[in-house]
Amino acid sequence: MIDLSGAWTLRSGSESLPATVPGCVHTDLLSAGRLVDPFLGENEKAVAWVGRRDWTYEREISWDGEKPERIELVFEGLDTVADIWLGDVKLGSTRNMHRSYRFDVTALITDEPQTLRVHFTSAYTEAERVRAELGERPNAYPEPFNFIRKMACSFGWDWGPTLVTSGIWRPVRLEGWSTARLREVRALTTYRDGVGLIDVDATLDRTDERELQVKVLLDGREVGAEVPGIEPWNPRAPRLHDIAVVLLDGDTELDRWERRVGFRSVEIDTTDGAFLFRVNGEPVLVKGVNWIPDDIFPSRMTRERYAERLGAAAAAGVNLIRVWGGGIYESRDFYEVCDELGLMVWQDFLFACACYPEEEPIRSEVIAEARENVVRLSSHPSLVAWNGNNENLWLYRASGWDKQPGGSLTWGSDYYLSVLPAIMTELDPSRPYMAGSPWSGSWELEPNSPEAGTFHSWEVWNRQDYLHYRDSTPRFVAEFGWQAPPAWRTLRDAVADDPLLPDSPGVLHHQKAEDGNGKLARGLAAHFPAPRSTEAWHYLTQLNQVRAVRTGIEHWRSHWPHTAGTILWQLNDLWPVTSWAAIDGAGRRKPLYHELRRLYAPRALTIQPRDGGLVVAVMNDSPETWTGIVHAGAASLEVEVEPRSVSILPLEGEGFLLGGKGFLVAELDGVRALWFADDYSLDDPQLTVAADVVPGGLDVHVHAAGLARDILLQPDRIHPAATVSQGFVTLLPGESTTLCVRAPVPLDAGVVKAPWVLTDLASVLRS
Ligand code: BMA
Repeated sequence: MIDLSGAWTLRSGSESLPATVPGCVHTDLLSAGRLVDPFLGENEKAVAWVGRRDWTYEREISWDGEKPERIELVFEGLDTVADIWLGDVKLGSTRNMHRSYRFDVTALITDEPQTLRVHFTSAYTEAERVRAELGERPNAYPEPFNFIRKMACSFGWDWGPTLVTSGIWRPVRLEGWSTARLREVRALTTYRDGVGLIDVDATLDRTDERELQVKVLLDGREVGAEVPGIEPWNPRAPRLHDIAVVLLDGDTELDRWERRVGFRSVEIDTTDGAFLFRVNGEPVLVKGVNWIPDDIFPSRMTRERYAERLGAAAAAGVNLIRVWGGGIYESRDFYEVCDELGLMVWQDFLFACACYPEEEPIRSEVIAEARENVVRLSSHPSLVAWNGNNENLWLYRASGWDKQPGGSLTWGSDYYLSVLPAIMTELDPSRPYMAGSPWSGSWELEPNSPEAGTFHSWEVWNRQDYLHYRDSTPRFVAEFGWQAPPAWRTLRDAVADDPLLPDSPGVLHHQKAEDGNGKLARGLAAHFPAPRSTEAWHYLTQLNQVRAVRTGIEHWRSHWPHTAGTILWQLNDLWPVTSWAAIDGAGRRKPLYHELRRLYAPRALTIQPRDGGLVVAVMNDSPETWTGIVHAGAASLEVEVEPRSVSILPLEGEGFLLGGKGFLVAELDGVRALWFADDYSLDDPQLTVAADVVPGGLDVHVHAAGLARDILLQPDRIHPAATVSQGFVTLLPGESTTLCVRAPVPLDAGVVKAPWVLTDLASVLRS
């Protein structure tokens, strides 16, 4: 094997610069100092030319020493429209970022260096050509991403910039082999009653038809189709085993495929409209987040970065990650990290928010990419479901696409309802497949019906206040969310506007949603007086994001198992932007991140309005019964909440319980819920703040003599790399808390007194 990663040359016209593979044109231009940073200000517009150009990557290759029977040039990923040449021989052409490619170069390669050239045609040229050939089709965005098999969101999204790139985005190498190799291994490992079931299918490439042997080893020992005495892989309680598939020619090992697998069964119970995951027979409350590509240039992703982001999700109590269909099939690292963390993965096939042509040249690319990725990801225990598309079955009618120009052409339904399910049945019957998200299971109900299947809750945010989350109890909420700006420092680093205003040009450029700032403003107006500064706007919009998401999750979770899960839109961002994300584009945690930890805790309490009164919902998503006495206002109520269930305790007489204080507290075992009659109060919280210098940072002790709602410490205002242990914290009169600030440099205790480092709701509204 010869790894061809590393130094290449990038050319366009007469220009030539050093390049790095894996990588892409934008990152190479950036390293060469030929491009302004597209994340800053409005530079995105200034770099748009890059995506319209053609580019060529080049390097010399040779094969020294003895030649095996076959030598192949392997590209794990090419983005996207490429002609590949070795010397003056054309090896082939590609047009799909989501596939890998292998070219036989045995007869061509020698020990004399020859130039390997990968010539990329602009993705726009290809997409516009296909569009002209097949006919324009409706699309939620004005770019032609539905006419090319390339990460859709590189063409821009309502949280992302338009940065259409080209390049060799995954590893490339020369591989030599003789007699035979493992071309593809499909390994399905499931679980039933203490027995691990192994279904391995290996296909070979060979130069010789003689008989060969394939062995399957589990933890080093040869096994058959059933392995007794297995502990299953469970969400957030993963158990992994080493599997190896070995190809032998007598005693000679020809090839070996190694992975870590886990044994588990998974199904989605859809009885009577339900959408309930069962893993190893047990119902699972889904506490999910939606995942978008973590970098607009995904070649920059590393295993460390996946581990950091996914580790943060797991630490917040998340048990499922939905890989959204406008992004990519992620790298092996992504799924391995999920396998290890016990995070379930729901993987969309890559279709989002548009009509997709079902004709050539798209059709065979879709089939090839689906087949390759279903097999590639088959061994990962984390992968629990495949989904046909994001929102296409819904929007076709709901957005009136069927009535728009091109609406009578093919639009992708054949992929979602017949091509992909047939591929799943053939290649991976071990996992559930759903045609789309949202989808109610058939055309009998509207695809986004709350009555059946998955639901995307977007009336709230786009048109309604967040209190409307409580109006319905969908069977499963696969998307919902509320925007807020990124951390202050992230915004300030990206936007040089002076003055910096919610609607100054740079800030608006980093807000991609239709009327996004209008929606933020209307969302605020429903709950607070108008903010008097950009800082106050920033604080209040972040608070509103937390309150909105809290309202949704607490309501839906209290209806478990009728509502069987929530998947927050969205965990992450791929540049500095105002968006629905919990972790911003610079990797900083928004207050929402900290709130998720509370909302997705195994044991949680919430006070909910129900049937004209208030109830306490005691939500026990742990494997043990939760017993104790709930203290709620003047009431003491004994509860015994079964594992994985919710108990609803009605409270009599709201006025009495609020006791004139304007709030109600419910508490069980140190877990508590608060209910306020009003959104805010202007009373002075009478805070005392004392910071202790400790190893690694500061411990900030906050005491409230009065009621202090939504105290927030913004660590990025102390140091760009500082973190804090909590988000918004409410203290009742007489209570204290400690906020742990950690930073890579020594901090002075005085920093907590600087403006906007530590504040609270009443102080913000009074300022
Ligand atoms: C849904 C998602 C995304 C989008 C989000 C916010 O439509 O599937 O396409 O970013 O809502 O509008």
